[in-house]
Amino acid sequence: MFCRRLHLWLQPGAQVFSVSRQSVHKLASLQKATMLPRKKVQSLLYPFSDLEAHLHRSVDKTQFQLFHPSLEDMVKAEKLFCSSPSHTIDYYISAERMDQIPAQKQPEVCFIGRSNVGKSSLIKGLFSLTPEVEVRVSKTPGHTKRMNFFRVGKAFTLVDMPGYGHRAPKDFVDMVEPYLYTRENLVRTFLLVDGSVGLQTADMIALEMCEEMRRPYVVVVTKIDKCGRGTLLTNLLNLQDVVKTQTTSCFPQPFLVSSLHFLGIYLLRCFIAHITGSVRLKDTSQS
Ligand SMILES: Nc1nc2c(ncn2[C@@H]2O[C@H](COP(=O)(O)OP(=O)(O)O)[C@@H](O)[C@H]2O)c(=O)[nH]1
Ligand SMILES: [Mg+2]
Repeated sequence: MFCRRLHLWLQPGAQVFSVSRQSVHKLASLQKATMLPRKKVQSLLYPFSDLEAHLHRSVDKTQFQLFHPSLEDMVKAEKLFCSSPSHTIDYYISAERMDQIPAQKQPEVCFIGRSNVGKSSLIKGLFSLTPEVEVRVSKTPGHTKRMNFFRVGKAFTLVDMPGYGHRAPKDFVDMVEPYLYTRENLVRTFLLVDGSVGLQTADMIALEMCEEMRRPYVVVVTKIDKCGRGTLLTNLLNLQDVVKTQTTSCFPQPFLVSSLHFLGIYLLRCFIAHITGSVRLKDTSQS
C-alpha cells in the first residue's frame, strides 16, 4: 500500500471536490447541473475524472471507467427517478424478517454497508427528484433497524438495509444475510465503503459474504468529499487491489459518490437503470 502511495501526487489537506454545500439542492437534476462550469460538471457526472490526473501512468485506469455512459443516457435514466401519475415512486414497506416481505417479480437492488457509511443519505440523493419519498438519515449509528423497501414504479424496488458492524452484528445475521441469500428478484447488491476511511474489518467480512453468495455486486465508495485527495486515492487503490485479487463476483469499477455534494449520483442512477433493464444504453458494451 505504501508503494502505491508513492504513485500519487499527495496534497495533504486538499479537499477533492469543491461544490459548495449551499448549491447542492440545485444539483438534483442534470439539467440544472449542466449549467455549471464544464469542469464541475465533469466531476459531478464522473467523479473519477478529478482523480485520474493524479494517478501515475502505470496505474490501470480503465477499470475505473468501464461504465461510462453519455450525458444523453444519464438524462434518460434520470427520468426514471422522477415520480409521475403513471410512474409512482414511494416508500413501500419495511420489515424485520424475510417472511414479512412479499415476493415480487420486478427487479430489486439493495444497499448494504456498515452503520453510518451513508446508505440512507445515498438513497435520499438518488430520490432527490422526488423529495416526498421519506428516507430517514440519522446522526446516530445503527439507526436503520429494518429493511426499508422503496418502489420505483414498475421498474424496480430499492432496499435500504440495516447497517452492520458497530452495535449491529445481530441485524446482519438476522436480516442482511438471509435476504441476500434468498431474495430471488435481487439483481444487484451495492456494498458501500466509506472512502474517507477505506476498507475496514467489517467491510471485508461483508465482501467475503458477497463472494460466498456468488451473485453480482458492486462497491460504492461514499463520502468522497470528506478527505483529501491523497487519502482517497490511497484507499481507492487499496480497494482496487482487494477487488482484483480477492473477488470474482464484484464489478471491477467502484462507484465514487458524495451524497453531500451530489457527486456520482447521476452515474449511479444510470447504472441502476441499466442493470434493472429499465433503460437501454446507446453503447450496449457497457455492463
Ligand atoms: N461528508 C459526508 N457525510 C456524509 C455523506 N453521506 C452521509 N454522510 C453523513 O454520515 C452520517 C451517516 O449517514 P447515513 O446515511 O445515516 O448512514 P447509514 O447508517 O449507512 O444509513 C450522517 O451524519 C450523514 O450526514 C457524504 O457523502 N459526505
Ligand atoms: Mg440508514
